[in-house]
Amino acid sequence: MTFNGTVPGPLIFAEKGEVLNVTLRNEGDIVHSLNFHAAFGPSQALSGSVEQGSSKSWTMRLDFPGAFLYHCDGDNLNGMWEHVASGMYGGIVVREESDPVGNEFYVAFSEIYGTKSHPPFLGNASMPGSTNASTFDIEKFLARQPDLVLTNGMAFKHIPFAGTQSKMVLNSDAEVFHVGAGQPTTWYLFNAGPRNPIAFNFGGGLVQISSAGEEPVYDEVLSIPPGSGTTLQVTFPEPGAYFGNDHDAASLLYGSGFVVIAE
Ligand SMILES: [Cu+2]
Repeated sequence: MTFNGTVPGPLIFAEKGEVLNVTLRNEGDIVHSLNFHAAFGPSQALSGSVEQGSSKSWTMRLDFPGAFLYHCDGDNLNGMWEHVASGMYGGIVVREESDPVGNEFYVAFSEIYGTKSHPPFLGNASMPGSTNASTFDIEKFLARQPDLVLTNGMAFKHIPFAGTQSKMVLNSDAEVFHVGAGQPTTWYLFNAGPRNPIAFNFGGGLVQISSAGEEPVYDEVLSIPPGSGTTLQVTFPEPGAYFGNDHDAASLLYGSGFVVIAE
């Protein structure tokens, strides 16, 4: 279950005031939908349930700048949790003219809950048209116990190792981010959840963080609730390795986080 075949779904950029034309074509075998947090009012923000094999087109006016999540609502909320945890989410960024351009990074977190279903929430097995048993574990979901936390669609995608004296290799093919020391960067960070908040921190000391149009502040931890996005203007003060992480200390073990090398 994905939007356009990727987890996370495509990042959408728009200018404030733009009108976005959306077509949701359901090529799956169960009901899906779209919920755009960036739009105002149900007629623009919600697709409603779109049956398998059919499509729906509509328009929305993006009058509110910021970084917002979009996601599947399942069949009018039924199954929404499973569809989001399966990867049906993405980010939409609505820019103002004054926003900086360039040195931009997109990072989305989400949780995975495997593999058994439980009545009365039968997951996909309960969706109209479904012939498949669910692979979603509602008990783990209700207990906030994900198997993995994905960073841009994969656990440990952006973390090569932990430890120096006792090195634990996590992903020898990890993709780390590269930035210029002292250079301003923009981070669009999304937490699809669907359950746990993120205590976001850039390990490596304080970083200068400013929201668009506001005076810079120096901060340590910033909360990103499930179902939300945020934009950070960050300057990494000196060369070195920084770790964008959920400071909930267990999150690294679930695969969450990303390394930034400033040069
Ligand atoms: Cu869906």
